[in-house]
Amino acid sequence: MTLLKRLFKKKPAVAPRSADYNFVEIHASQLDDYKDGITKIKNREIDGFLVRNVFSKEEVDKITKAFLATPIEERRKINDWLYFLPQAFAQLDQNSHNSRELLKEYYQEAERFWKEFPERFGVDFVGRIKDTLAKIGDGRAIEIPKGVDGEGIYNPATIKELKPGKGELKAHCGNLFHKEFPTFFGHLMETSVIHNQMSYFIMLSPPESGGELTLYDIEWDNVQKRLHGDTVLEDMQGNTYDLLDERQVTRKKLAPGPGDMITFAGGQIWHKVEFIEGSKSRFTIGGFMSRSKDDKTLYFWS
Ligand SMILES: O=C(O)CCC(=O)C(=O)O
Ligand SMILES: [Fe+2]
Repeated sequence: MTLLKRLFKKKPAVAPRSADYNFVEIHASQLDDYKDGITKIKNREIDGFLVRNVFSKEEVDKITKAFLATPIEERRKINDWLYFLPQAFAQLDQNSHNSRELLKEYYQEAERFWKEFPERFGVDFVGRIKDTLAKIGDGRAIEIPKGVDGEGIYNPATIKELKPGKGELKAHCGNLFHKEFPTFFGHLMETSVIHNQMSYFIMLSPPESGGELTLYDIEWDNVQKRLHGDTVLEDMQGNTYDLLDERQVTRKKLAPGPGDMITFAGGQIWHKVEFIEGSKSRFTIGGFMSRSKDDKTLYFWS
């Protein structure tokens, strides 16, 4: 093409197409119609669910308020814009140096925290998640995994606060964590199939703008490397994908409202949480799911 022609060549007027991920968007009262939902995500016949109103606005407000009433020392600071409650496994992994004693303490502490949760936060979070997942669990038992040597439990979920200004979760997928946190996953692997783990979370309080869950049209099977800067991925053939380029990498964005639950193939699909804008933090509660080796149980943990 000559320079002149190139200069006058019109850019296509259409916006970049969005990734065609297949999400079931329903109200919580319709879950009974999707009994094999988890199996369908596992087989990738669907990619996930966006379920409206799994918790009421009053319930999620109670959880957010109780989080904010928690002494700041107990809220685990990951960096200036990301806080966890209780402690995230990533922190545990980096601090435990494989000590079984420290691990046991962590799982016992988790058991105490979740025993107190319904009273302290005013909502039976674990009960509701069990009931909700049971509806789409295809007959699987829904359980929280037991801790090391059967002592204590995993955290079934963590509350996450992402603050405006800098807050985001950079591009990742669940499978990426397995090598990064060997202590935590090494133990979980004894009972669970961690490969292709799934994600779940409930929106407690959305930010004024930003904070959407973005799913890139890029999957772990072919792309397992995040280059420095965290906005470029590299596939097995050495091709790179610039996530900032919406024409090169198509995507789907999801913006759940208060009380809505998202569950999806987060082990495989590269995703991020967009920058939080405005004056409000973004609060969510959730974690991950994996199937037991005999596939009779669905575990949830964080
Ligand atoms: O928004 C959240 O709290 C977590 C989003 C995420 O990365 C996931 O669910 O895997
Ligand atoms: Fe994630």
